[in-house]
Amino acid sequence: ADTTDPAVLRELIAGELAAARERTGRLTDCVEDDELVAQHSPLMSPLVWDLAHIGNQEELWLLRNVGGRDPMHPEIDPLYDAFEHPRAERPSLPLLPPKEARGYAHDVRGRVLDLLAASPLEGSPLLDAGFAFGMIVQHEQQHDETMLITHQLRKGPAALTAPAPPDHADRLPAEVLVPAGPFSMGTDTEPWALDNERPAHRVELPAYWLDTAPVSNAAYQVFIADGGYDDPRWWTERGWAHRQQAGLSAPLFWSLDGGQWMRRRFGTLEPVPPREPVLHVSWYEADAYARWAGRRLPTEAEWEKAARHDPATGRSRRFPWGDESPTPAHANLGQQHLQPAPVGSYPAGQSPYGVRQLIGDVWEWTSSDFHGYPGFRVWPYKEYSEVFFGPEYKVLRGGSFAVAPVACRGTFRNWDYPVRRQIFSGFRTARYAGEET
Ligand code: AVJ
Ligand code: FE
Repeated sequence: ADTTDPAVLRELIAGELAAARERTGRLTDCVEDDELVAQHSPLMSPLVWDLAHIGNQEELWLLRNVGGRDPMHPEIDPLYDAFEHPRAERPSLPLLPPKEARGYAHDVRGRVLDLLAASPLEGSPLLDAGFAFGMIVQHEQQHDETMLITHQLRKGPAALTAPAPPDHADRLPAEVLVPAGPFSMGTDTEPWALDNERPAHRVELPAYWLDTAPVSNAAYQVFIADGGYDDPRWWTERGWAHRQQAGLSAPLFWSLDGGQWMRRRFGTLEPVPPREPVLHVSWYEADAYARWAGRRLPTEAEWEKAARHDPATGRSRRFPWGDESPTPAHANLGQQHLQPAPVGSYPAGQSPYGVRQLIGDVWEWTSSDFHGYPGFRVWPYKEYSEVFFGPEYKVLRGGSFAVAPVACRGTFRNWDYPVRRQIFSGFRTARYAGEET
């Protein structure tokens, strides 16, 4: 699509807005009102909070900041400001009830579509390439992933179903060599990239080996069976303290049934599928597994070089497979499936080095703390990224099956506390070239 043509860009934005709202509807229409207002875990907001927060952010950025309109309901703004009220506190707030929350998001959207039809898509940094619209589309899709996490935490029978992902896994070498050399990390050209993905900058890396695919449940079970959870040698000091205090012994949602590991997944209990990437592990568990295996987590630069660098041209791609937007043949994205695909799947999505499943399936923990790149500038608000910079947060890369294509690319960065594992998190491991395994 020629997005320099404003009519084409408008149509693309309208389509993405509609797709995000359709998904929000699927996540909130499949349960009764009492489940929308309930808090299913202290880690998560009630679904009805996410719903109105989506509408409120859209009103703030598009109707007020871009369109110059007055607030529709200024009294509700503080309720939906994520920094005013931590998640644990949200169910006790006088939130809009489900019908009103839906109505508010719907009213905002109607006005946004009018604004989109009338607005130029250039002439100011917020408007250029439709950036503010793109940011809001990504925001809604990110909250849709958050709501899917709430669904996974929810008790009771399944409210959502989806077909299993295609099983076209190949048997592959366990790891690939990425030779030493520079590459271009981050972006100056991706129109809807968020501030923490910018600017593009050159990074020089020594040679390393990287797992061809994410670590599987089968491999992770060997770590468990080998006493990995009981051996402080594999854990950082903080990781071991957390493992003791939280009583960790397996990934979240796993349970033992007469010697068989089972996992709860969106309301169903099933045997842990050995070939699937391990899911719902904390950074501490991923890091301990890597050390037990005689390896380490990759840095985010190593992850991105493996995902984007094209050794034939020396340039960085948007995605491992090239510059084209993801299709279902490339990656498991967009909540098309409610689980990752077997390790070694998605041959069409592999990178020039032959690395698989970098995009989609599971978020991948890296060893890196979340920081701004050299030359980082807040854009357009410091609460998106900058307030989280520092050693408290670890970076995750690649996106899960719950990430929408529009909110995913080779430069995209996610972050969370190293204890978190209700998120759709897995990992792969690395080692410096020349080291013994
Ligand atoms: C980038 C996924 C960490 O969900 O906390 C949503 C995205 N920012 N609303 C989050 C976000 C503001 C953010 N993550
Ligand atoms: Fe938000």
